[in-house]
Formats: sequence, structure tokens, C-alpha cells
Amino acid sequence: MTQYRIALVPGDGIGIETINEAVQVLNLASQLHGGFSLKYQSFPWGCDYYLKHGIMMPADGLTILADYEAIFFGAVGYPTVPDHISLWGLLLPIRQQFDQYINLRPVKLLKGIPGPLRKGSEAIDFVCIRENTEGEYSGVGGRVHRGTGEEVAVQTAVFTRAGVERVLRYAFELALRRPRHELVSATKSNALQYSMVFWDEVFLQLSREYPTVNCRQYHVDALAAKFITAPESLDVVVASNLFGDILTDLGGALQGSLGIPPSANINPTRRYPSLFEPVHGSAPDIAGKGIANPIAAIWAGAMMLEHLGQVETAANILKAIELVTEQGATLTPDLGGTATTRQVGEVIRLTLQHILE
Ligand code: GGG
Repeated sequence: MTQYRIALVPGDGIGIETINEAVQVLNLASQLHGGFSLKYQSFPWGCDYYLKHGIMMPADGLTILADYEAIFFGAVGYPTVPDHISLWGLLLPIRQQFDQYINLRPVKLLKGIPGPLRKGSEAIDFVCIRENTEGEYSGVGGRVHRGTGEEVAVQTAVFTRAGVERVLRYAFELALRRPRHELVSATKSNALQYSMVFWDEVFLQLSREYPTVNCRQYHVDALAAKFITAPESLDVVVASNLFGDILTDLGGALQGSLGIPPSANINPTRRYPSLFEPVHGSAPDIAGKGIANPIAAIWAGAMMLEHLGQVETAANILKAIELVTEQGATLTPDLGGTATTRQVGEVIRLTLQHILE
């Protein structure tokens, strides 16, 4: 039997609740499959840890995580700690140090969920690839003359040829594997005459290597509008770190709730572990109430299984999720229902059992 060693970092707020439900779904999936098992080690890192220790994770946290085959992550951030401290103390160092340069975020309207556009689920089914280690999130900059009238803050976006080329190449390859062979790149080269003109040049160069991929590029503002006016025209979207972050929250809204989209932070070389997480954050307003939607975390767990090679089981988990949304009887309040996190987790497990037995 294959055993996968998974580092669990539930983090903050509803991340703890949704990851707990997702782990139970993954455990059931492995039991029903019989050919693989998941061995977890949980790490209590996050904002509570920071309040006790003054750091979001121990100094050797990354060394510890490097030993695992994958990291299953909940959410980071809580009002008790400034957001830039919590994010730069935990999630961003993991993405950067483990060179998880692909952030894969499916935007798929699940059956049974009307979504704000009131379009059918076949109209909204595309994938966003967000560059995940550099660009606007490089962490380069500084502040001088703090608190004075001469204060200056500089935040520099860094785009390297290696970094841009590898994420664009991944996007072209993904577009080739999907039936439509279509790729859209988010740019803003009219205003960002260095970084985004460079991004567009690399996109054009690579497009010559992929003549069967139909490429388009849009300024990110126009692309945001296209997410709303013509989501059916999108198949694979590639964007820089910040653009991708913003666009995929819009994607989450198209899916009916930020409680639905998952996210895979992938190191395609597999030299370091990849990290899987719901797109949603810690949601302090509903944390501890037991009403957070566990679908995003469960779907992220399925993406982790797919990455580990359990492709069929991953597909069955997504099938179970979609049967539950299509049936519509057990949904959390973000989707207009009254069910708890636990009840949604339980009905997905029951449905998975029906599919696999
Ligand atoms: N599970 C997602 C999460 O915790 N997100 C917190 C956040 O602020 N992330 C910033 C980002 O992904 O750019």
C-alpha cells in the first residue's frame, strides 16, 4: 500500500474547521480505495502561535515541511495580527522557498448553484494559473523616514525571464491538454511599460512554439469585465501574482461563493512539496460558528490527491461534491442553505461512499 505523508497546517479561523472536514473526506476516500493511505502530522502554526511565540511558525518550519509529500493548508490571517505579518510569516515564505511557482485555481460553476450571473454551469468552466513566487509579491522594497512628512514607501514588482517563461510555458502546456486549446494572458502593458511589456514579449515568443494554441491577451481590467460579460469565452487564463489573485477572487464570486474554489500551489519539478488550500481566507466573522462552507477545502484535498497520483479518487470526490450541490438540500448559509460545516462534510462523505461502493 502506498502511504503519503501530509503536513497539515490548518492555520487560522475557518481554515481549522474546513480542513478538519476535508481530512475526514480524504480518509474515507483512502479507506474505500484500499490502495493508499494518508499519514498526517498537524502543525499549530498561525496567528495564535504568533501571539504565544512572536513568530508565525518556528525558525525551522520550512525544513520541517520539506520532509512531507504535500502540505494541506487552511487559511492565514486574523485581526489579532497585522495581515502583512501573518501572510509574510507563513504562507508566502512556503510558496517562495518551495518554489511553488504555479498557483492553479479552477473556476467552475458547480451544478445546482445559480451563481450571480444566472448562467448554466456549462458557461463557467475555466482554469486560472497565477504566477506564485515573484511579480508584485516578490517582497522587494522598503520604507524610509517613517512617520515624517518625507516618508517614502517602495514596493518593487520583480519579473525574471526564468520566472515569467516557466509560468507561461505551464499555461501553454495546460491549454494544449484541454480540448479547446485556448489561452488568455492578463496584461497591463499600456501602463506598466517595463514589466508587462516584458511579460507580453515572452508570451509572444512562446506562442510561436505552440502554434495550435489560440492565444489572446487582454488588459487585466478588460479581462475582469470579460469574467462577467463572457465567462464562456475563457478556457485557460494566465496572470501575474497580484492580477491572478484579484481575478480568482472574482472567479470565486462567479462560482457562487468564496467557500467553493480550491487552489493548488505547485512545484512542478517536485523537488519540494506542493501546497493545497481553499481560496477562502480565515473569515473571522463566521469563525467558530460551524457554518463555514467546507467545499473549497474538500476540493483542494481532491487536487492534492490528484497531484499525488490518485487521479480517479480525486475525480470521484469532485463528483460527490457536485452531486451534493446539484441536489441542493444540504448547503451552508453562503449558498443560501442552513446546513453546518459538519453536515455538508457528512453528506459529501455519504455520497462518496455511494459512488465508490
Ligand atoms: N487559504 C487562503 C488564504 O489563507 N489566503 C490568505 C491570503 O490573504 N492570501 C493572499 C494570497 O493568496 O495572495
